[in-house]
Amino acid sequence: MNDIEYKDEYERLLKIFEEYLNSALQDKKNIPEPLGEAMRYSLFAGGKRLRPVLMLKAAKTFGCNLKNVLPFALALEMIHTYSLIHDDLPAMDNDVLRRGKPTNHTLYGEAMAILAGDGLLSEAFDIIASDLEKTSDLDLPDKVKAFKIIAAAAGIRGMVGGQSMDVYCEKNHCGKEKELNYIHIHKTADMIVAALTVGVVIANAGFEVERAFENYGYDIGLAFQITDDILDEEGDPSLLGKSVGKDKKSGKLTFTSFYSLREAKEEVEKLISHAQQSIIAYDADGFFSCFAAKISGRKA
Ligand code: GRG
Repeated sequence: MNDIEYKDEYERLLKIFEEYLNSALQDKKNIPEPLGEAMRYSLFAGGKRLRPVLMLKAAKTFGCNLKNVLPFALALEMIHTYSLIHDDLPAMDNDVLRRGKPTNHTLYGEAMAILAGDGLLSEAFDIIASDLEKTSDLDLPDKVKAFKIIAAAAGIRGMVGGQSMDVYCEKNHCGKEKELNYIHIHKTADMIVAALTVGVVIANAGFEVERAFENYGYDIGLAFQITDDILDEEGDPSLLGKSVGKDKKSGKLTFTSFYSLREAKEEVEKLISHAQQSIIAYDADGFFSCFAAKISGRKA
């Protein structure tokens, strides 16, 4: 797949997701303001929608009707959005810029930003539960499994667990490679793995495929996080849309706390080729291989 074909496919899937997102939000009435506005602000603040696109592509690869996965893609993006709002809060990373725009709490205040995150998280599970209510007995087991994958990836043994280790190690200036690995796997990779495995589970693609996409997801998730660590050291803030150099200053555990920038870049390349190998048998048009290759060159 060449660059243009990759971008076309990404745009196609993105459009399907955006249309679904817009129509789903039209139905969401009776949210008190400014809570609704704060939730919509971050949901439409220019995210790349990596997770929904990966989920849709994984499902499409195995012939699944995308209508079956869209509620799950929306729920995962809402959970991702909540995590970014909370990550930017003064009690966590204390960031004023995200995607080149003011962070949620700088516009709506800390209390409303916390509530906007809480609202997105609980709404995400409401969206999945409402979809399960409408699901036939035949498809229900796969969707319940998908529900569980998302809950686990987002929760205390997943993203929240990873973030808690990150916060703890930073505040206490402790942590070694074992903790760093835990942080990277759970804070970042779990949600990417969830996007892919939910797609193949709802497509009922089978255990072997699920394992292959899980391996691919962990490799690209780690590559994604190490790239983020590299960019925090040498990225251009005007291209990234956020501040740089903060992680090192605040004593955050990052890959570059233990390895040189050269070693970090080599590790990213290794992870990317390993990821590509994992799914080569299922990547007929080469989309997943291109996606992995783009990680080291991504801008934000
Ligand atoms: C607050 C529970 C809680 C968790 C926060 C996601 C997260 C956990 C922290 C973000 C820290 C960070 C910058 C990690 C690097 C990888 C990452 C998740 C980047 C942001 O994801 P993108 O690039 O974001 O998909 P967009 O802006 O495109 O939506």
